[in-house]
Amino acid sequence: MKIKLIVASLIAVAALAGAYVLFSKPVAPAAIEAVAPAAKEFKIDAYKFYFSPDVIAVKQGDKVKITVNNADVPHGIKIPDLGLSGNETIEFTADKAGEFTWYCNVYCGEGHQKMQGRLIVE
Ligand SMILES: [Cu+2]
Repeated sequence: MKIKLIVASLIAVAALAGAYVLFSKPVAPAAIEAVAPAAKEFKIDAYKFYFSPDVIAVKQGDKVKITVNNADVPHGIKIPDLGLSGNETIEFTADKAGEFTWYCNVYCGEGHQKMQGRLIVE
């Protein structure tokens, strides 16, 4: 009789432990709870015939969002080495390290060819 009681108690304890393991929520480590980093945002003013700023630097792996503010006439930015182009916003992940020249992608007058900037991915 006593043995039956002990066995029944052990089964009850095991069932409770099993239920606890099954239904309790695991505690997530802090690193996993961290939200993915937001994009690094840059606002670049485009004028006849320059960009301001004309150099931006990011870290490899960064998400990047460039907003082009066309201050006079329509301009845009293209980064041929990265296959990127946009007239208002350009969003990308800076996968490749290096220095990349950007150009105006809308013909805007005599100085258009000189419009350049540089993206540095460290
Ligand atoms: Cu232009």
